[in-house]
Amino acid sequence: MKETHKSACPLNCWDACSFRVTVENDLVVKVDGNKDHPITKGKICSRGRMLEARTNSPLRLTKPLKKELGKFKEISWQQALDEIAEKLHSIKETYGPTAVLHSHDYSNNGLLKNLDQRFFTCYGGLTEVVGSLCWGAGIEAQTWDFGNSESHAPEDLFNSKHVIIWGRNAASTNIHLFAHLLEAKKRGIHITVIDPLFHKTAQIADTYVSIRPGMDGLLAIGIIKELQRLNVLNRSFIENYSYGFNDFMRTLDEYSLDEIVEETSVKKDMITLLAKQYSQGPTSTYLGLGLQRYANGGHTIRLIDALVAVSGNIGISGGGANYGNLSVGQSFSLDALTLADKKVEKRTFTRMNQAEKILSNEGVPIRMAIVTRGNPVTQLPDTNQVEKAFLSIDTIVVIDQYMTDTAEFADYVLPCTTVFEEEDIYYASMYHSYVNYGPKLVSPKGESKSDRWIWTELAKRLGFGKDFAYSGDEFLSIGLKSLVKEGITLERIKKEGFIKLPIPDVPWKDFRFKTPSGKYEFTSNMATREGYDGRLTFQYPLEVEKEKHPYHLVSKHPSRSNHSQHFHLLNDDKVVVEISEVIANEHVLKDRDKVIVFNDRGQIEGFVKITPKSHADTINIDEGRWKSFGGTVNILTNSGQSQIGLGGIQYDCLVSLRKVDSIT
Ligand SMILES: Nc1nc2c(c(=O)[nH]1)N[C@H]1C(S)=C(S)[C@@H](COP(=O)(O)OP(=O)(O)OC[C@H]3O[C@@H](n4cnc5c(=O)[nH]c(N)nc54)[C@H](O)[C@@H]3O)O[C@H]1N2
Ligand SMILES: Nc1nc2c(c(=O)[nH]1)N[C@H]1C(S)=C(S)[C@@H](COP(=O)(O)OP(=O)(O)OC[C@H]3O[C@@H](n4cnc5c(=O)[nH]c(N)nc54)[C@H](O)[C@@H]3O)O[C@H]1N2
Ligand code: SF4
Ligand SMILES: [Mo]
Repeated sequence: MKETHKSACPLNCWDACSFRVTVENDLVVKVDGNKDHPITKGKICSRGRMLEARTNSPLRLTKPLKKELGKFKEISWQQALDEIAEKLHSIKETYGPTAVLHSHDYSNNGLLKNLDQRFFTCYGGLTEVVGSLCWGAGIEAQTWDFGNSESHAPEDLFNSKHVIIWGRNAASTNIHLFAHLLEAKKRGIHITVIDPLFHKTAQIADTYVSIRPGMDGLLAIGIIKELQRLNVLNRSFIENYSYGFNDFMRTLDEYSLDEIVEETSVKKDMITLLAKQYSQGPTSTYLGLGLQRYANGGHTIRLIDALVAVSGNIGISGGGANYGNLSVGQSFSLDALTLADKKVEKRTFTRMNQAEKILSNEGVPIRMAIVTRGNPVTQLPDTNQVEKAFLSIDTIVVIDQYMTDTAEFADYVLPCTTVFEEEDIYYASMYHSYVNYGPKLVSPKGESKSDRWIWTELAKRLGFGKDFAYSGDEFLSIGLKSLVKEGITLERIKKEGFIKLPIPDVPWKDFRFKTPSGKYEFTSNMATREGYDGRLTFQYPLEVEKEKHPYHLVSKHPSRSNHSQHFHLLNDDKVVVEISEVIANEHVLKDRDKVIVFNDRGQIEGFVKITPKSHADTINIDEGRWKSFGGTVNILTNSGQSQIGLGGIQYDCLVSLRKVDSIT
């Protein structure tokens, strides 16, 4: 018998969609959108629909595996858990808990996924990965400027006169924003896209600005200088609600408009046009995460925030510097769930430099790595280093649904359930402010188990089973404790399927900011207190010496896969190298020609696609590709970190290109 249930997308994505899932004979047969959800409105993407395939695929891992003499063999859960627990116990006794690395990311947005942190807290500590491959620089930047990173409710975009999409490829990555852009255009709202790539989002813009990668901060300075020249700075906001503007004036004076035009590749009349768009608001700015994956990424976001602020677009309906929406995650009692207050022996590596740190052998060497909700061999920068590092670790445990490139490095692979085989609630601190419920709809495939079950079983064997002796509902209720006073209970979420969290639709409406001064801070007191130079300045990206490798390489998110999660189900094995017309002419290339893109870190082979109008010196290769489907672009990327925040700098990357002459 066919039944349809409310469910939710667990994928790390802006949109956090609500689903309707059809189940027949204990099998998920179809994933659709839920028309009743006020933001996601029944529209979902192919990645969401393919969660059916991710659940049913014959490629799923169904039994625990152990590597012996280089080959995986199936073992029982009992054996796997006993042996892993024994290793965890003896490593802790001999070297202390920091000899264990928990390498993880956020591939599933479930609240209960945070129990991994509870596990390591109870274990007594660990080497934890901190920082973010994703958005770290920008989050810190907005925290310095506003005191938090908060976004306007999605529908508020219709109150704007101008919308600036600054480095966000909404057509692929944030489909409900894209739908809003199409609707906004119909209503006569002007859309501008600033991006080095002329992608699907850029193609619908009324104004497209092609910019040299890593130079957006300088463009923001140029626009502010134009606002000054046109005498349209919002003096009332600057005088009453901001701190440090005079320091910032000195930064503005350091750059001439001619220099800015030269460095950004944006023409003077375009800068004037952008200044007019900002001064004739309300103007909303939607920042993407791509433009801050540079060493100077935090400075870039700060300078764009400053532009939004001085043009009077903060705290007003139809305005905003929309980046993350941290208030969503902050609504939950995560500390209670993870036992964050408990003191443990902790060491931190950053996500970006974990490979270097493992190899450096500084302090306690890593004896064991447990990988969850992440695929570091594909997703971390500088793949060759990562592989070397993972090869050097005695014992690697990977919990995953598939035999990924990372799982291939494991000694134990533990099969875990998919979203439809476990119960959780889901949210994303990125765009809208709804939390969605995802019930368990079907039996787990084979012997796969939830992450929660795995942590619980290991906890029992390590002597802290009582900290995990809670049902799923009890754990969810712990995580929801802070929301009960707002009338948001687990019971209601289960019944209604989705609930809006109590978060303002227009942040900073009262012009009271969460910074130390309570004002918008051009010069950050928080930064100064932490020992940084809190002044707002422009910095250049890290890779700027173009003599050796002349082209900028960005590696945006693939349209049909969430990072590495769908490639193996799509059976797509062609690396596409998107190049500008200028590069095509330089190398006499046409579409589908074979090329090698390389730098000192590695090389990757792929097929040309010429993208007219994209920035002249820019190449794109989408991230997320498995070795067997052409390989990850991260073989080329830089494992450094941003100057502000602990952010990845994967797009701060210069490369060369050469044609592969066909041998026939
Ligand atoms: N289809 C799909 N959607 C996804 C994901 C996915 O893997 N696939 N992942 C999700 C996740 S985890 C995230 S973090 C978000 C990210 O969402 P986005 O921020 O939209 O996507 P990214 O691919 O990170 O960023 C790429 C954009 O930044 C631009 N860019 C790069 N360098 C610069 C620059 O210097 N200046 C400017 N102005 N633009 C620049 C790129 O050309 C590209 O358009 O997407 C989410 N949605
Ligand atoms: N060059 C380059 N590199 C990038 C980026 C880029 O733009 N360019 N983007 C960066 C960004 S924004 C991000 S967010 C990261 C993402 O990096 P990751 O989070 O590592 O990537 P994913 O492919 O989403 O997922 C990793 C694994 O989690 C597994 N998984 C899914 N659900 C579960 C679960 O419930 N439990 C467990 N245990 N495992 C599960 C999946 O099967 C998959 O193998 O990549 C970063 N890397
Ligand atoms: S991946 Fe994003 S857009 Fe696609 S269904 Fe999931 S939440 Fe929605
Ligand atoms: Mo991300």
